Amino acid sequence: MHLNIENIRKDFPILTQEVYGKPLVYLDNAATTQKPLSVIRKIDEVYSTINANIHRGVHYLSQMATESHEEARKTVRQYIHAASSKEIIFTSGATESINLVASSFCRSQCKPGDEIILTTMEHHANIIPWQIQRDITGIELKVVPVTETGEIRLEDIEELISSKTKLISLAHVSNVLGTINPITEVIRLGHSYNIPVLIDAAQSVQHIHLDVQALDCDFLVFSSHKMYGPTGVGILYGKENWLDKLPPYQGGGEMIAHVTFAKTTFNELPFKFEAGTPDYVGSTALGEAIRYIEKLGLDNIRRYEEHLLHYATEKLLQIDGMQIIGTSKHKSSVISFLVGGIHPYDMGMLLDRLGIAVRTGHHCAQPLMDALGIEGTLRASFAFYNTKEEVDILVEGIKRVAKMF
Ligand code: 7TS
Repeated sequence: MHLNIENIRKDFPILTQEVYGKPLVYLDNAATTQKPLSVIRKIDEVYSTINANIHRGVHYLSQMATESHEEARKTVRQYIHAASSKEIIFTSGATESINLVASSFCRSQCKPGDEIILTTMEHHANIIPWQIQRDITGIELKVVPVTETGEIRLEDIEELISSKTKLISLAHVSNVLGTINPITEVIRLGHSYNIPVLIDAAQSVQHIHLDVQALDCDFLVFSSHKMYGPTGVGILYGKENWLDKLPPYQGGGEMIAHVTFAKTTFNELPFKFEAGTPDYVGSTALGEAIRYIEKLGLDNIRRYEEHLLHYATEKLLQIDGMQIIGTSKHKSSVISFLVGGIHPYDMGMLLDRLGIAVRTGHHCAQPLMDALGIEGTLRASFAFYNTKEEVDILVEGIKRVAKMF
């Protein structure tokens, strides 16, 4: 099936806007995606019809809201093909999901000197939580290098594995380079040494079909807002036997079985990890976003975005002084680039005046920037609602700006 982009764009009210008198060209989808009307309306509908705190009330609205939240959990379960809804934990985002695992895992599974393997291309969200634990529990971080093309090599990971390695945590797709990492092979490698693997799917879950059972990953995290859902909601998938083993992350209402001042026993999965009132409005709207993605079909989305990626890469490379950062054979629809000696920030500001939204800077990946020997990049990241015409506007915009320097 071919996607009808013109019709799809009508589902996203924000895209019809002009900024500075120019049609908006939104190419910052790796930071956050825009929301279809069905998601926006779902938020309105929950507040207008069933709003009540969940799990605690016997009354009608509370039951409806609880059902809505738990239905969303099932929708997420089915989207990533988890074995059980108990393995789906609602968090506030990919960042909180990683903090949860880092805290609960290191506290219960690690002793001083134990090692966690990360890669150089990680987002700060997959670096700092481990550093915080390093300072608390005395673990050490081992970092896989990136090659010139922006890839990681399995042999480099294997070289870092030791009897002290407790976990490997890496991005499926780099938010800077667009590289699609060979996670199936990394998971297999980790498991051959009995090491669990966490996949940061923040940049892949909206582009690539994920099957956590086929992948056999131990943990997988992502954010709703990067997959056409609302902000403030994220997912932690964990294998049931891992989640059973790990202690709670936060304490509060809902995550308990019985509380006395002397001792507290904890609720069963998934509630053990969901302290306090969860964002049942956000979770319900995430369920709606997943239905929207599934209506289009992830395979169709992938095919179209690959087409856009190739078109944009080819066109950008025709610009004088263009340097694309991240040239892996396996890439998602993210292109980082530099043009001549022009500072990314200056170029980004001027493109903005032409109505073109791209991201500039280090993209929360400073260690990667250091490894590449650069301060930052410009980044265009595409979603299924972007068009070749928008790529052409970007290319013409860059040429126009470059002439000014
Ligand atoms: N992991 C990756 C690979 C990411 O790209 C991001 C956010 C996160 C984790 C954190 O997600 P959050 O929703 O919890 O903030 N990436 C970006 C970006 O590239 N530009 O803005 C946010």
